[in-house]
Amino acid sequence: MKIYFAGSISGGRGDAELYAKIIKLLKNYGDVLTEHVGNPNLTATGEEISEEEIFNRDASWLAGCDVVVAEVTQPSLGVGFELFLGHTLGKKTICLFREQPGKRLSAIIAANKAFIIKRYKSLEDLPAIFDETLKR
Ligand code: 6K6
Repeated sequence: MKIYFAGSISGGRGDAELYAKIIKLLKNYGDVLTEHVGNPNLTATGEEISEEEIFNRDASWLAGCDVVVAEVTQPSLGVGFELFLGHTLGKKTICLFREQPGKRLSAIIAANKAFIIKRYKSLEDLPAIFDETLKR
């Protein structure tokens, strides 16, 4: 199974370490195409390749993946766009939202019946969520 993991980059890297741990868990279920999203050395200003190359590469990985897993707690324009693109391509899409006081998931994501929305409290909750949503 090819997994496209989406997480905030330009939107803020506060959850980058969490993304790395989620990617490690996801590797138990398939190949994660976007391992760089969890790289703590990848800053909000990005990779050393051009924006066009990043877009073309990410769009082609999205088109070729079996499932999109997005950590949506840190709002990100790019993740929102990837969710829309995955949606138009008919990809199974799981959105992970970490419950925290004062934070709310955008209604435009939360109310989209095409997405599997999973609210969680900590990393420990995720294996059960992935067993339920990713095991064939
Ligand atoms: C380049 C220029 C500015 O920021 C960059 C970052 N480089 C990126 N490298 C790889 N993937 C990226 C990059 N920027 C965004 N993405 C994709 O969009 C990733 O797949 C993330 O899931 C998502 C993050 O979007 P933003 O809006 O938070 O950057």
